[in-house]
Amino acid sequence: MYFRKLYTLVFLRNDTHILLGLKKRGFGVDKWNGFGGKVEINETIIDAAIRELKEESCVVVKKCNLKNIGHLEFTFEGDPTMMDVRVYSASIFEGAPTETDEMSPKWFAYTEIPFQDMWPDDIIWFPFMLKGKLFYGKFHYKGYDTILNYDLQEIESRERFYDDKNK
Ligand code: 8OG
Repeated sequence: MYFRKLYTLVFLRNDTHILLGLKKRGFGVDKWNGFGGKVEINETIIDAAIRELKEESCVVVKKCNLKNIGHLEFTFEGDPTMMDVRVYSASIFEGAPTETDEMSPKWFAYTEIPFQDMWPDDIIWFPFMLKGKLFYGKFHYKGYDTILNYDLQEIESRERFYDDKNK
């Protein structure tokens, strides 16, 4: 049994590029990633996704333009916490990505994604995201660098994203 904590992760994309941010502090520091963080009590997941994106990149996205594309669960050897990460993408947004205390944003061509400076699981599930496949993955780590085992599946419909109270 794990103690589940909800997180959001948002990727802004166009036909050729994806926006990543270099994390400047805290968990995942010095790694390129999408924008996101913890869902707060009494906040819906989608509201958290919008809030975290704005806090970290100054970009504003409307609810109707956020697409739920994946679900990732991370566990770590010896730790009872499961990080339950809901992944979204958007291509319509307002404002220019701007550096904040937490993230330094940069657009990357799909052919130039810096996987060597990202979480080790990203290279495994990014291809699903880039091909427009809905995905559900579980990754079990030893420390933060070694994946002990994982399971990644394409899922048929978004229904499994709505299996909890916090839609
Ligand atoms: O609030 P904080 O910045 O600590 O939230 C962590 C963010 O990092 C959140 O958006 C979820 C995301 N995240 C993980 N693990 C992984 C991972 O293995 N790969 C990617 N791409 N993002 C992750 O917590």
